[in-house]
Amino acid sequence: MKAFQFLACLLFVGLSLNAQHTLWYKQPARQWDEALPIGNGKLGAMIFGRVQYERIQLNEESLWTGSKKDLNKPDAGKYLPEAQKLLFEGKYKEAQQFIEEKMMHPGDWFMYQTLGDLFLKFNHTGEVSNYKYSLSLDSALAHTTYTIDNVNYSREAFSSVDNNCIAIKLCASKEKSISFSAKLSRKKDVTFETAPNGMIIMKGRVTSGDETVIGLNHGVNYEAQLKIVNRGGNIKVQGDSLIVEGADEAIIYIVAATDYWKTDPHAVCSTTLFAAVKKPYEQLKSEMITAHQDLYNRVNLDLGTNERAGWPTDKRIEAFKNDPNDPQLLTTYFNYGRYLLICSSRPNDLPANLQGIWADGLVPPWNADYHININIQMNYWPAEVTNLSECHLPFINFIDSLRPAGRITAKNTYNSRGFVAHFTTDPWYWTGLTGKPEWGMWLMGAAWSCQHIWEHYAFTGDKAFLEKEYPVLKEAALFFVDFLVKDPKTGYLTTAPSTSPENKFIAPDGTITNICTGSTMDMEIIWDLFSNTIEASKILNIDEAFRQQLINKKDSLRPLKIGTDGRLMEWAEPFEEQDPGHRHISHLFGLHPGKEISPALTPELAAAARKTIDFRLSHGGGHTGWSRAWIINFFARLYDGEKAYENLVALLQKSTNINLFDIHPPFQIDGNFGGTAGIAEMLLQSHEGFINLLPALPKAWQNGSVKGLRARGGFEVDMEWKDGKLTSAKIKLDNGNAVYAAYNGKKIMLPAIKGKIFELNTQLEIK
Ligand code: FUC
Repeated sequence: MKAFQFLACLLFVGLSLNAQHTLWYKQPARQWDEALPIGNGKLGAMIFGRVQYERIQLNEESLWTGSKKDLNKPDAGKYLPEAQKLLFEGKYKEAQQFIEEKMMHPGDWFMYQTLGDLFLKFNHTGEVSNYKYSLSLDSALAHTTYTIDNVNYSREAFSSVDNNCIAIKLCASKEKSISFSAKLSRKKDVTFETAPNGMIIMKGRVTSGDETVIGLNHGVNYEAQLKIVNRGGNIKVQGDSLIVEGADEAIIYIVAATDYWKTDPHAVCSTTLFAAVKKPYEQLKSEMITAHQDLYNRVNLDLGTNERAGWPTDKRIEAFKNDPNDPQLLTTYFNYGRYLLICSSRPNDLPANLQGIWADGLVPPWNADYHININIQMNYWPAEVTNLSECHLPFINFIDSLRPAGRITAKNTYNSRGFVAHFTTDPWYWTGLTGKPEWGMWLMGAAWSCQHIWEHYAFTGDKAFLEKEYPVLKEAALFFVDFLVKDPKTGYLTTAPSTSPENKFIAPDGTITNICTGSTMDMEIIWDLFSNTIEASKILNIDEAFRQQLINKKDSLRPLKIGTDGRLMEWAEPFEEQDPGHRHISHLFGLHPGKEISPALTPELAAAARKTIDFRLSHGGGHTGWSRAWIINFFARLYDGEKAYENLVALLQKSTNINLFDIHPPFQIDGNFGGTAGIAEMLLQSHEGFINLLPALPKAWQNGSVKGLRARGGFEVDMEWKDGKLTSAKIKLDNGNAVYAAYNGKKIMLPAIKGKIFELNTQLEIK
């Protein structure tokens, strides 16, 4: 290979050395959750960077076991009145047993599985030097480079958006140096075919990875096709492998499809592969970079830097554990969160699951499904504020798709109209009341998810979108119009049965159970859903009678209560919690992501919320990545930059792998997204009806800037600060709405001028 060709190959490695946009290492990944992810929303891969025996683990987002199933217990609704009676009589244990037995389906869990692995075996013999393994967040390229016997080798990998394929290019600085064997692999449900034209086909129909527990659960038919295009040298077939010998350069293309979307995987793979291979590699690559940067480049954060900027990422994570003075690592973490959302949730895809799209093996943790009792919602917290509104849409479409099943569950189990969903679901869109009461008996999944419809509108001001999605909000609210019941003791409207996700309480008779009436979280989510639906119907000027009904019901909801110890009560009664450091801090939904509690509007509740977090933290709270990430957002909403920062530091110190993946443990992507949202929330808030600039800036971020954050009402915000003080802010009125901007106790009204950019100085005066 000619020197200039190899240099071209390396150009992007050199260009991407801007540290805040790069993850890099001097050694390959030791295990799966240290590998580097690439993805186009549908097709993902984890690159290990190994010199001799490279592993590239592959995922396709629709590769699921199972199929559409009715997970409702027949006639469950018949038992609802008796269950409610027991609960209102305070017979919690009896009620819990009764509900489990009469109303809950045992469940049948389906799984998101790996597509398989690509193994590349090289015949390198000499010593390796100049090794480097990296992921460029701004160009979405993974690289592995090294030198052996004076020959420089480079591998470049990306997931093409336009052509839905993974491309891996192997080059060397000396001709005829590229020799390797390539093999696809999968543990189960697979057949392979190889062809002398440099192709491998892998296909099958997936089944459960653990049939002893769950049965076969036949799932989708899938196919993957791999093709190697070589320049120089030759390719031959040996068993299931392709052998490349003495090539100057080789490009590996991988495509994959399932019949989830009711298309033929073979036909889709063949057409997709043909189109990808036909396109010049450089074009494939530059189109991918453009598609990625269209989203990624919208925001730019600078929190300062220091000497660690030149260090490999793993060394920075290690050093951060003892001394967190590495603000640029936090910038990289923020950038990575946006990168991961772009790579796992593009319009027309399935939403990002518990692991985005990256999952190894046949039985991933929690099936890598769609837990909607916080996890998937958290995935989307950064979507609007960090200017990735389009990436939010897969989740919004998903909520819509839950409706048909959700209506059946509403009727079958709760004798109610509208639609309902519980703590988890998957791309088969089941909604039934399933599993064990401690986690299963929670019926707010759809209601909480609907907040995302409202937020998408709130940020974009897109009325056509609101009009299209209003029926979803309405149906979610309608469920509660029917389901809410009068508490015979207080006369307030409440929910029964109810739980505070996954936490147990100690009832007055000493029994420890989960199911209660009217948990605080239920009340807050319904308040939120009703408020948003009321507002939406006003904006659209429709549904006046329904709106009035919601207003009346909202006024009768059981109010939030503060306990004698000053904490916000988690349940309607002053029960003690069994686990005082529980990871779900559900009763603070109203503080974040809700808007019912805020220091400006409800100072007493905000003070009670603070006591609640302090208590949880002092009892070991925040021990999972996502729980810690939530706490960052809570403190940001309480305008407490120091505490938000302290918890952000803890997130990186205790719950972050060297590839910056969030760990529960194990890997769970929600903490990455929650942490990213938390950083944005520290810099900008808009849920209180005005734009709050730098509401929770910690001392550690003395100087910095951010460009491109979004605020509710259709605003784009850039800010710079010095010595801990805002020096300038630019606010663009995309929709031309008038708005108050606030900083440090001052407020200024920005008049309604569409497209106008207001520049404010440190005194908040218009420049
Ligand atoms: C929720 C949490 C668990 C875990 C699971 C995927 O149920 O309680 O901690 O994150 O989702």
